[in-house]
Amino acid sequence: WPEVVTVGETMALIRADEVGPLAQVSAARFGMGGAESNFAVALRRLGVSVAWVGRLGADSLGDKILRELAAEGIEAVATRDPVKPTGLMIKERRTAHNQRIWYYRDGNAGSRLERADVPEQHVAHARLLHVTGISLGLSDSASAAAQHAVDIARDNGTQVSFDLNYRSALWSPDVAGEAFRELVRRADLVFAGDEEAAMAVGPADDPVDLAVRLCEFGPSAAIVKLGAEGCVARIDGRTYRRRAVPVQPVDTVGAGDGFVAGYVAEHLAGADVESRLQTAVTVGAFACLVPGDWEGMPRRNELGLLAAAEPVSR
Ligand code: KDG
Repeated sequence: WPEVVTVGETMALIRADEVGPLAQVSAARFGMGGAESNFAVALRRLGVSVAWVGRLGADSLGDKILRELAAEGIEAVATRDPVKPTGLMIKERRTAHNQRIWYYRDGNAGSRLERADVPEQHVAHARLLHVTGISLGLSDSASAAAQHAVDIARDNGTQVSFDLNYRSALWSPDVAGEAFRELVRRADLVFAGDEEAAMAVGPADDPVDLAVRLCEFGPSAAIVKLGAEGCVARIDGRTYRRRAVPVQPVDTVGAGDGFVAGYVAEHLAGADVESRLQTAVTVGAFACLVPGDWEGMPRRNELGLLAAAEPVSR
């Protein structure tokens, strides 16, 4: 059985090749995107076996996603929806420094994920289940599926990791905050951006307080991701702060998913907290350096590359 199972929506992704409004852009590339599959790619590249669970259309874009996942060595437990197509996101490079993301996911296959799509034995036998707040906000049935996976995990001693991952296109901060709190109560590891954490536990001047308050709901670890500022964490009753690896980002989407995968990989390997946080910020930095949400995730033997003195390694 795979060590880790993650449940969520993966969409086809079109990324403009040129900078400018989509109305003027003539070239683009096809790929895939989805917080949980980004996480799965990063985790697999770090050497952890992983299964992705989700629903895809019975269409060519669904086939493309399955090919990409297979190429990465990820087991896909995918239901093919007989009615609705695979969801789509488009990344518009509106300026050289600003991306806009357009979603075409509402009501599509990924949102129609349901409890019966969750493979009970996979979750029961895994060491860790990873879910995100995107599934909670996608639809009632997708939320029920994610919660069902958490129930199975809790009943079988599988650890639960939860990344709040708020998406404003899906729901309001108030509704999301309530749902976040409920799942934080049932998670062992919690990850959140500072604004997401504040939706769940209220605002704080120091992000460490957000991590402390998240842990008061029950998790043994809460890690607040601060992007270019690194992260703060409350782990087993102790507080940690870690700087980001300084980089010149070309595409920051997916960095948070890489960060979580870096932490989880080291957590499962039994590494100390400093190593867990170091790998987390390093994987997050790698994700920023390549266009695409997951393509730049590093393999374990590449983790030292960003600290290399020479630009060419042979
Ligand atoms: O975390 C990265 C994701 O945002 C992206 O890959 C697609 O799942 C996605 C979303 O909802 O934006």
